[in-house]
Amino acid sequence: MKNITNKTLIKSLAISCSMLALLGACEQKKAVESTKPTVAEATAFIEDAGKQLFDAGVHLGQLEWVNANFITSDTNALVASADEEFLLLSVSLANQAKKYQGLMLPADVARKFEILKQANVLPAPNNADKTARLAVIKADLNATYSTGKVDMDGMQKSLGGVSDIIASDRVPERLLEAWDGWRKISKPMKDDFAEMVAIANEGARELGYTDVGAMWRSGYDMDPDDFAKSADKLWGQVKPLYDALHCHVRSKLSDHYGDRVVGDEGAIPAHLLGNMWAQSWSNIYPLVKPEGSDAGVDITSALKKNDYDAIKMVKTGEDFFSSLGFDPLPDTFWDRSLFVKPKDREVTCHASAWNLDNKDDIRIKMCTKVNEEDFITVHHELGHNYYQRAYKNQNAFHITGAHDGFHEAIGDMVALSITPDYLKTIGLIDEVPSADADIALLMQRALDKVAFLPFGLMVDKWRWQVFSSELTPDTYNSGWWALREEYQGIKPGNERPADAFDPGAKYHIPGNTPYMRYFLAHVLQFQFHQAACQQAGWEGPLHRCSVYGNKDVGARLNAMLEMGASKPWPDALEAFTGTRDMDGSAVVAYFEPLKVWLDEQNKDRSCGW
Ligand code: X8Z
Ligand code: ZN
Repeated sequence: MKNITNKTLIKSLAISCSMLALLGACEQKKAVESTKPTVAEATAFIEDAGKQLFDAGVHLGQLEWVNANFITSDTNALVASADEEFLLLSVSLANQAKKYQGLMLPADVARKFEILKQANVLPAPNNADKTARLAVIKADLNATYSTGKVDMDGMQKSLGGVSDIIASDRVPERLLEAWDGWRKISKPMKDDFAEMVAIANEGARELGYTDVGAMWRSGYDMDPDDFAKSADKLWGQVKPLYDALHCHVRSKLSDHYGDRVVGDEGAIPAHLLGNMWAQSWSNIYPLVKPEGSDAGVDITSALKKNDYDAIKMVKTGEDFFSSLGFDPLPDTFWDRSLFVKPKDREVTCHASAWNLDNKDDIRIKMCTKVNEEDFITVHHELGHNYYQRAYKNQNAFHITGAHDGFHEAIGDMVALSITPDYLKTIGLIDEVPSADADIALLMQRALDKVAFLPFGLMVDKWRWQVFSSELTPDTYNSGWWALREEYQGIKPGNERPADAFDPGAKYHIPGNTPYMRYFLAHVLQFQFHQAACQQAGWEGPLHRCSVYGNKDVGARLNAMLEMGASKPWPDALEAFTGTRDMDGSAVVAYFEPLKVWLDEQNKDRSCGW
């Protein structure tokens, strides 16, 4: 090995010291020598740091759970103070870790030191007042988002209420009112957000990163600049598909709403796409569906017709994982999860999955509605829970996904197996549509998965620009819309007020959840699905493949999940798919028949924006 161990270094110092002793200059040198840490000390330090963070993380998680399930000024204060403690601990550990810098450590130990630096999504600087302030701002932003209300129709509507309007109303003025109304809740966030960015950047610099964005890009076992390039490369692979979908959807919306509301050229107004953030367009399927081909499956109607409620939706998700060979969910999951929006208190409705003790205390928290979107989200959240339980025996630093995109992709991969055949098997539909309905099925999927891709990419492109100061509070909003237009080809529904802070109207901005993970997951889930179908010996089109009931696929999936973050992510990817690279070609292969159809539809249209 070319490792220069500590031992060797000390020995060489000892020789020179004995020579220096003759000159009477040895005592100082000896002091330096004795403080020089060893590899064994570094290893003991990092293991102990892992244990401390594990325990502190469990405590913080409990308070976060209580706060998210019962938002009051008191629980906000409690969560802020636990967060402050956690920040102080992790900053202190990161500072202590600095004395081991420069040691030639074994790769797995060095990797744990890198993971230690990433203990917080937003790191605090070594300053007690700023740490406390950071924790308070985080709690406040979260609460502002989660308790936001819109005055509409003579009442105070929560996000769920205005989202229902965006999903199903077809009167442009009402869509705009709901869309604009929700963006009023984020205006007051801007100053706090800017202050939070400044504090966290200071923390990131103390850890040796240029800014928080660079820190986030460093979480992928590769050079941070190369990571940014590889995300762009993935986007390049799938962009032609997105462009074709955009062109068709714009044309159909123009037919429906008329030129006055949406033209045949340029960006699409964001309030017309069926989703509050225009990130998934499934809700406008009836407006853009392929004419002349058989209909797909209306999962929302099927759920309602069969009297599904939130619990039955989650049980159905659990059954899918059981069919792959995973153990059932523990009783505590059913006792402690939140499945429906409570009437009597404020909660964070944005769906999430938790592991409260890093062992078996897994739970979800969702304000579940009985519809297709939430049926898919149930599988998404359960994917997190099964992953968490699979890696629970790993070292404290490895109790997480291979990278964050893996974590977001597992449940989605399973949900790609929700095919008509599967729905018939579980009795949700009576008839499987014929092959003539394939374009319709693919269109339904594309409106969700393909429409999402540029949104998944641009959210953190924006945050990277914020953290690097390329954008300043004055340009936060215009910079957001520049990226929305560039990547998604959408534009705001009205002229944005000077004090608008539209990014804050998306949960992950006030919630400080990095977003590139979802872009990666939207690529990875198709790679996983393709690999799983290959393992199952499937030879038909990918969108008709379901691995429901396949225990071999389940065992191979579990092997990847159990690894957690113990190895660099390409090792985990290889364990399940046989390849070491993220690759958009599975997305392209999955939607290939739709792409051919879209190109035909678009041939006399002028596409692009
Ligand atoms: O936030 C989520 C999950 C929880 S990790 C519900 N998603 C992103 C979003 O809602 O914006 C899943 C898809 C993208
Ligand atoms: Zn998720």
